[in-house]
Amino acid sequence: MPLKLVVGNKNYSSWSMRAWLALRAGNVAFDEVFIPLYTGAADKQRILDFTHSGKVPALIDGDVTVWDSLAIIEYAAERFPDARLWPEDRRSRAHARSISAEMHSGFAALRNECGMNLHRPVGAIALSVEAQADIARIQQIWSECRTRYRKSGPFLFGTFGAADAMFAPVVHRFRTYAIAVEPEVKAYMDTMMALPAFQEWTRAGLAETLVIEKFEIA
Ligand SMILES: N[C@@H](CCC(=O)N[C@@H](CS)C(=O)NCC(=O)O)C(=O)O
Repeated sequence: MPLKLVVGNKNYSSWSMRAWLALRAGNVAFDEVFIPLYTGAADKQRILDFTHSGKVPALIDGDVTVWDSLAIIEYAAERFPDARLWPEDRRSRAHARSISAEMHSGFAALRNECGMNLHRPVGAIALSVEAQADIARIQQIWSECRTRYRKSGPFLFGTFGAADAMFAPVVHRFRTYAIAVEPEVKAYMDTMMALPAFQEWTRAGLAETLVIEKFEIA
């Protein structure tokens, strides 16, 4: 039975993007179940029918249901080792897991103030000190990775992996909100934006016409 990945609107759903990108760029085959977000009780119930968390993404693999983006990526890494989602080297893997967990649990100010919205015209907005600190920390994370792993390739740990998937929506946020970035960070963003799976997600998001008003404020 093929895997099923339940995702929300590609224009807005940054957590869906992370899991989807890890699977797609990792060449893991799956069927996609799209459920529009914040439309009312019926669609919410469709999500609840897959996962009691009531949130997307969720991955269904036969009788196994995995919810929450990072848990899905961990499951995929274990189930599909050929996808090489985590670095082979134990120290690099610890590093990759640390920054992925930091992304998963942190950067609330950036996430609140600069929601992912692929349709939004590019333009800067005034950001809080907290969001600016989030941006500085993310640039530091990416630059450290590039310095340490540049010899192995252009992604955070050389080849594409889980950490890139976890930070992918931030690439869109930095681009959409015209965040000034260091040249090395820009080069990494260009690498991500050239990734076929990243482009596939983005094209599909831009083709959507559903608007979620509460995400159209910034
Ligand atoms: N910590 C979760 C967050 C999931 C999440 O907040 N998903 C949002 C969409 S990006 C959602 O399902 N919202 C729909 C709702 O709350 O009804 C993860 O990493 O997957």
